[in-house]
Amino acid sequence: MTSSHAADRGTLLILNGPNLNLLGTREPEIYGASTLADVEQLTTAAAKAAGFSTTCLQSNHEGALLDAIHAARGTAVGIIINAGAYTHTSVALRDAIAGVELPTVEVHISNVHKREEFRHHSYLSAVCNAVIVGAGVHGYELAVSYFAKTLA
Ligand code: DHK
Repeated sequence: MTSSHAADRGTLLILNGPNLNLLGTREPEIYGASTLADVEQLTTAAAKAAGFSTTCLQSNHEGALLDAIHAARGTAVGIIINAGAYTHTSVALRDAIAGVELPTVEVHISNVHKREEFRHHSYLSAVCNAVIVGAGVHGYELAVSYFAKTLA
């Protein structure tokens, strides 16, 4: 986990789920050339420019993602989550997001709606404030922009 503490509008939790540690080498025709480190850096830079700090976590383990969402209550002002394949399977992540009552933006690098049918349904979308798909890694910056506009 990495943190940056340059600002005072509060902390955004940037959560990436399974296989997103492989960004840069994983199916680049779908996910592009940026690495996870690039994504965390660009998101943190956008957050900093808008007055937020970030806590970035990637995990391949559902429980670790749940623990991070729970820990965000009281420590973060919002969550940006790309839950990877857990998006399409995890009622537990959905319940965690609903449970902590923090504004949350769901991001997918690829346009999941242009892909296999099993990627068309997200358990998370109904409990998220906004959903950004298909904008590539720029989607994370758009999510920061959402918080910049909507949070006090
Ligand atoms: C990332 C994944 O790992 C997939 O399982 C999702 C998402 C799509 C993305 O586009 O960022 O289906």
